Amino acid sequence: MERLTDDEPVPLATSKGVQLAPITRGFHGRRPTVDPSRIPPGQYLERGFPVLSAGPTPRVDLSAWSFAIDGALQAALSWTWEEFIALPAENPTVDIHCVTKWSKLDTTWRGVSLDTLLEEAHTGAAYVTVWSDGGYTTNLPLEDLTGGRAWVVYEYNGEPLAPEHGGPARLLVPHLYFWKSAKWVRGLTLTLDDQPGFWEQYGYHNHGDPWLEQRYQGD
Ligand SMILES: Nc1nc2c(c(=O)[nH]1)N[C@H]1C(S)=C(S)[C@@H](COP(=O)(O)O)O[C@H]1N2
Ligand SMILES: [Mo]
Repeated sequence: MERLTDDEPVPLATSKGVQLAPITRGFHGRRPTVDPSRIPPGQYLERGFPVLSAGPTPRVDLSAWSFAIDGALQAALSWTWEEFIALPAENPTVDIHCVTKWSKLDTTWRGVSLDTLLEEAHTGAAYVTVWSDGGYTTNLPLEDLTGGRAWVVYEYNGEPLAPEHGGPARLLVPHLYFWKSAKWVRGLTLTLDDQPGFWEQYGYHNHGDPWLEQRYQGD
C-alpha cells in the first residue's frame, strides 16, 4: 500500500549506485496534485488498488454464471454470461472510497447500468439485498442503485476484472463506501423491508455515505 507523503526521501541513481537522495518530494518529483475537495473527510489518497475480501476468492465457471433479479417483483429476471455481456454497456470513470480510509480517484470500469438491468423489473420494493458467490451480502435502498449511479462491472482499466477485485463481475456503487460494491455479485433480491447485509450486521453503517462519514452504526 502506497501513501502519498511529501517528506519521504526518494531513491536517486548516482555513479555509486542507488542512494537515498538528500532531497524530498516536496521539492522534486512531486506527483500531480489532486483537488482536495474530491477526497471525503477522513480519507487519504491511494494510488495502488488494495484488495479487501472477508474470505477466499470464489472461482466460478462462466458457463455456470448467471445474474438474477428476484424477490418482490412481478417476474424474476436472469441473464447468462453471454446474455449479460451483450447488454448495452457503459464505461464509468469514478472515485471510490473504502471505509478503511483509502480513496482512489478516476477508476475506469465497463459494465451494465442498474437502470438497464431494472428496466423490466415491475416492483413496488424499496430495498435490495445484493448477494454474491461466497455468501457475501449487502443492503441498499433501491433508489441508490438507480439514476445512473450503479453498475455491474466486468472490466477494470480496459481488462477483464481480476478475480481478487470481484471478477467475473462486481457491483459498483461509487457514491457509497466500497463495502456496498459487492464483489463476485450474482444477483439482487428486491425486498419491501430493509434487511442488513454482511457488514451491516457487524455494525457498519446501514447507508454508508462517505461524504457524511457514515462508517459505523450511530455515525
Ligand atoms: N463479495 C465480497 N464483496 C466485497 C467484499 C467482500 O469481502 N466480499 N469486501 C468489500 C469491501 S469492505 C471493500 S473495501 C471492497 C474492496 O474491493 P477491492 O478488493 O476490489 O478493493 O469490496 C467490497 N465487496
Ligand atoms: Mo472496505
